[in-house]
Amino acid sequence: MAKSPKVLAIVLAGGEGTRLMPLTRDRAKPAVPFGGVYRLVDFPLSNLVNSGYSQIVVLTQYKSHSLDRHISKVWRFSPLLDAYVSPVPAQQRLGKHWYLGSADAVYQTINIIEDTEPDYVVIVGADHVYRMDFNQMLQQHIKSGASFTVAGIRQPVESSNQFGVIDVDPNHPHMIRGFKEKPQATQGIPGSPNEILASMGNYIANTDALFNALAEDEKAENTKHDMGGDIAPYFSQRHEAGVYDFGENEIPGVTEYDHAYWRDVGTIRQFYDAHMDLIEYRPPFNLYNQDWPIYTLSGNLPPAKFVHSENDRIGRATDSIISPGVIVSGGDVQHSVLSTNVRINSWSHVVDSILFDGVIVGRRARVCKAILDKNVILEENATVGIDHEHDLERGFTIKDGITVVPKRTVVRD
Ligand code: ADQ
Ligand code: ADP
Repeated sequence: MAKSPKVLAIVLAGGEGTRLMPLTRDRAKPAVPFGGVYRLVDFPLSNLVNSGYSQIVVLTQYKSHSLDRHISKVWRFSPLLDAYVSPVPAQQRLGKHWYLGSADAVYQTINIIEDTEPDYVVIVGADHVYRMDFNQMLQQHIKSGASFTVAGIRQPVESSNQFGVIDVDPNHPHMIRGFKEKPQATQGIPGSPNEILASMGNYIANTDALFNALAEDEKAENTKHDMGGDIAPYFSQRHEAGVYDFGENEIPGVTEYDHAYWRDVGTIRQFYDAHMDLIEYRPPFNLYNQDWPIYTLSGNLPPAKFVHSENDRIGRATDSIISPGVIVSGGDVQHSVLSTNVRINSWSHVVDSILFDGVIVGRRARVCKAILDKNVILEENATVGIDHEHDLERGFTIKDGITVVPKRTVVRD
């Protein structure tokens, strides 16, 4: 049997996530909690581990404290792995600047790549919720003969300014003819004019070719040192870029209704909607698929508990995801995601909301269509998301009708 190729995986986890404020006020976007017990970075890391890769570096930059702690706690010495996940902070190795763009971040870790001597480098973002088998992408990369392969997914044509747009070569359907980063307008796919093939921000490169591209980019003028803006076009101009169509793949345990799920959770609306997807009767993203598990560790927590004490004290949760350590005591939770250690007290109501770790909802308090960050406390009778003017007066953020309350806020009646 042929020796399997050596792969080093790089997770780009330096994103600032300004559109997710205030959730990214104190933490990098990949460290933002998701789905009750996870952080966003757990999704790409689980995908890499499930793909069979165990040498992984995570490039961090802004507000990386919470991210580093999470990676150390869950991944670095994890029993899940026989190798390593190392967080690598901005290096300033090659001059007195932090990473300029994502390509510069990779360039500054060239010494790590050299030490590892991989045949291929898999480079992935850390901002999306999805399941993907990078090994399938690698097989196609090898077969196509490309030096660099970009993963693509169909998206509405009017969203072209948010994505790298891939123009597939009609004569070689696995090769890219052109790549434009976030064009204001573009044409749709031939035969499907309302869709573009968008880059998912996931790449596979032959190590040598990547070194050459990064070295040239580092010297070039007129570059933002960006993987999507500069490196992908570099390869497509040389006719060396391949494309892997994510929608064509199959992942173990993924069924027809949750096939090819990939969500950018870069805005409050998208973040909220992706949570609501998890709650669906037939979730388009199924956390309970153990054939391709999403890993995390949330500590040694007791099971969730529901206390239904007297006649008028309903202690229940319906259409909801409830994490370990939660106690719902005499309060009513509907269509919500509760993270670890949340407390729901008597006569309170929580509807259509996302509560992060350690939130306390006091007696008779009400929460509607809101995201409450870690350790927010609602005192007795307090409300969030009921009166938007009142929410704004108290300095909460409202985006698309969703009220967001920052970490550790005490909300009074
Ligand atoms: P964006 O997400 O807008 O588009 P970028 O801001 O470079 O591109 O972020 C890509 C990834 O790199 C994110 O995971 C981010 O956290 C990380 N990152 C950014 N700067 C970094 C740095 N200096 N150091 C470390 N990590 C950094 C990209 C592609 C598009 C593609 C979309 C898909 O450029 O072509 O369509 O992703 O969402
Ligand atoms: P955030 O507000 O993003 O949760 P934290 O730094 O509090 O920021 O938490 C980040 C990660 O660090 C989480 O995985 C959390 O469980 C873990 N963590 C928090 N406090 C500690 C601690 N004292 N020691 C080790 N890990 C911790």
